[in-house]
Amino acid sequence: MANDPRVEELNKNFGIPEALKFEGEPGGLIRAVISTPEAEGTVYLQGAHVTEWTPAGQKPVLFMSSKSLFTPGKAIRGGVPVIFPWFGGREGGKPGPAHGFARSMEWQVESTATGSNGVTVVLVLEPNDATRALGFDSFGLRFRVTFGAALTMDLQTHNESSGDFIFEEALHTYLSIADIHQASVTGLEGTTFIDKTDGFKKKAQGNEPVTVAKETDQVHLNTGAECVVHDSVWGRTIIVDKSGSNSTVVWNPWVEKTKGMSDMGPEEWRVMICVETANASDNAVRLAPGASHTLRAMIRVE
Ligand code: TA6
Repeated sequence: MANDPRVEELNKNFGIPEALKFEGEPGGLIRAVISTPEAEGTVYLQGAHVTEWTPAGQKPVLFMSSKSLFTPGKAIRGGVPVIFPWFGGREGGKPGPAHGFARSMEWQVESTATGSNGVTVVLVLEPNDATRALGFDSFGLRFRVTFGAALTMDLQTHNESSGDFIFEEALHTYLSIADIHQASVTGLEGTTFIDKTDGFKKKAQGNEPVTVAKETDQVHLNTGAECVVHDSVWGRTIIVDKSGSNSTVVWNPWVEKTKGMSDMGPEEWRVMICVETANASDNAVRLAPGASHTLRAMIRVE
């Protein structure tokens, strides 16, 4: 909404003329919109959720569902959900939303800047009543995203407790492709993965690329490798490089699972694939008191 006082304050304090402006939406969400000669981008304060990154001369790189909600407290379907402090369902059946609380909470803007790599937005999330009710009161999260010829995202976790902090995390990146039937992912050859579509069995990825011809939900473990999505229809490759990450998740819901998702168009499984930069399952992070850890994804198109 044009006259939301929060938006006016944000633009006064963090807006960048000719590069970054904050906008309010009728549903109450606030987004930062980046527009420069190098790239277009959008990140919501809710969830520190990047929903668009389009480098100059390219088609949009991130998939966004046409049916996504943009409602306070509801996860946005597409872009890059920030997953923390657990991946998937919470362990032991403890209460809490799928994929943790970070993606459905409102983060605060810490800073904005322009630099040689593009426009950077830094958002932070501190403990609040809702996180404390879930048992999380001694963490600090900082998300730093730079929109330029490349998209760089850092999720920094700080352990403010007096004991070890064990958590899972992911930058759950939805990528836009022409046709899932004519796409593949290289970089995961020879890894072991958890097949969430087959009883969470551990399986070996052979020396062939990952391709998708059914519901696919694979947590590849103990891999720091760069992954490349090969889109033979659009003739482009999307490189997902990373650091601070030992897991890579590949997901496509395929036909039936998509039918059960009210925030996905029935045919949208055809034009997306998730390649997620994570630390999940066996690769959960154990952070000593006072320590910090940074998960980084660097995405570019060739
Ligand atoms: O990363 C893949 C996955 O864990 C799938 O199992 C599926 O649940 C997907 O995430 C989306 O989860 P969401 O809670 O956003 O519907």
